[in-house]
Amino acid sequence: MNTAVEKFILKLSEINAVKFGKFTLKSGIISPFYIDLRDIVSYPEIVEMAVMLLIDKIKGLGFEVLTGIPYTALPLSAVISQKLNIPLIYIRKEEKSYGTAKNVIGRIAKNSKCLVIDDVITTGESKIETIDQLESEGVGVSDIVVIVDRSHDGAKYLAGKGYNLHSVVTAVEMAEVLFSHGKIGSELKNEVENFIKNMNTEGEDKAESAPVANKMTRDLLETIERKETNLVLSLDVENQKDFFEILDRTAPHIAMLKTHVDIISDYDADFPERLRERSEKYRFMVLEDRKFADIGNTVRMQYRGGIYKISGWSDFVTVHMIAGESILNGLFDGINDKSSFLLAAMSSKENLINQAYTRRVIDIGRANPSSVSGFIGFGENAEKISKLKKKIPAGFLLLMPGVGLEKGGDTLGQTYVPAGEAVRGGADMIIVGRGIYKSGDYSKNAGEYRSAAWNGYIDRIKNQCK
Ligand code: S5P
Repeated sequence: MNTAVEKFILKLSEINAVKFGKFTLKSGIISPFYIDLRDIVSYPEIVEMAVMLLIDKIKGLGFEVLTGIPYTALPLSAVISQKLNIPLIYIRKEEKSYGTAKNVIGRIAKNSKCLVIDDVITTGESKIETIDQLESEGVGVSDIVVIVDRSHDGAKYLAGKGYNLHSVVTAVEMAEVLFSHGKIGSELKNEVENFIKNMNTEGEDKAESAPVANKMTRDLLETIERKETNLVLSLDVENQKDFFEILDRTAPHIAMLKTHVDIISDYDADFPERLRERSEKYRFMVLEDRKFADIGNTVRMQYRGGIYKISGWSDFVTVHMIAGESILNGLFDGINDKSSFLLAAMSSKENLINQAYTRRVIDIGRANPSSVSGFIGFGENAEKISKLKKKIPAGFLLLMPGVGLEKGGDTLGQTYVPAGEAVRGGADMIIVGRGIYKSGDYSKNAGEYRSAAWNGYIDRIKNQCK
């Protein structure tokens, strides 16, 4: 153990920042020790020690701005900002609901990388909340540094979400130092060690409860494997003649057809049967992109009734979670051979979805594995897609729209990312509309998207195996 760290631990013990007894943590767990660094702000000598130890840990990490999570880490981060001459930003603790709805204080250059500083990590969950807020304001985060790591495996939990954790000292190391200086007995030291060893972090619980894919997801995965394609055709044309003509040319290349049935002006009762013939012949599944968003009772009627009776012919539907989890009950209560994709992130410019919303949607999906097969998501580049993908639990698929053969967009706010990049970044399937149905040669174009996406997929699998 580094002597500076040892001295620091003893100082913390002197000011009673480490307490032993029975303490209820935020999560409700009873802990045999408690680390409370709030008061160190009144001990300039200890602040200096903490700051120097933190600076030592962050040497060599690339970041252009730093932030301290209020309150404890905020004054420390201000000192570090001064010492390193690196700008500071911070997050308002209470959400601001008036004036400019800006919750991050300070000047942030778009896409700047920010180091997050905090006093203690217990589960990692609150770090993620902070990162969500930063990311939704365009600030990138890859590293977090804390003074004390008192978690069971917070570093692993954060790494799973794409962030590196650095810590000055662990709670077990603290207990060892205090024991070796006669400040605590061996019993207490062992109690701390055992407590941390057996602690179930929130992150861990979530990983353990990763569900097995539902039957509809398995059917879709089987189709992808068998046909060797992860292409979803978004056939947004306005009449049945064009619809079935383009479908007949492109169906051999696709694993799933995405419809916007309410665009088809001559929709009639024969449509579902004509569609079924093709889906059986060419073996693709059907996703009606209805983007349900209302209360449970209304979506139930929209899904099962009306002109289109979507539940009769579509394997999957898309759902916005804005109305809350009950929308899934409204849609799927009593139905077990259908499933959904939830809108977790969108491809349109300046849409209102932020990181916190995305995470909530993913949490709802995770809690409803029997009616959710995955998420519709978008990232502007491979790095952003990969970040999103890391948030999605095993057993759920990420479908990405806003895909072209090259980078670009349309005049109405759509953004396009190249197909290969989307899949290399982590998209399990790509959704392509105009790139195929507006092209002269539908079949050739569908084939091109298919190979770009499939090659990207194979590349990703190969890299994962390395
Ligand atoms: O964020 C989204 C979500 C969806 S489902 N962005 C999208 O573009 N979509 C849908 O994907 C959109 O409604 C359209 O049907 C398709 C993309 O079409 P394209 O012609 O731009 O490829």
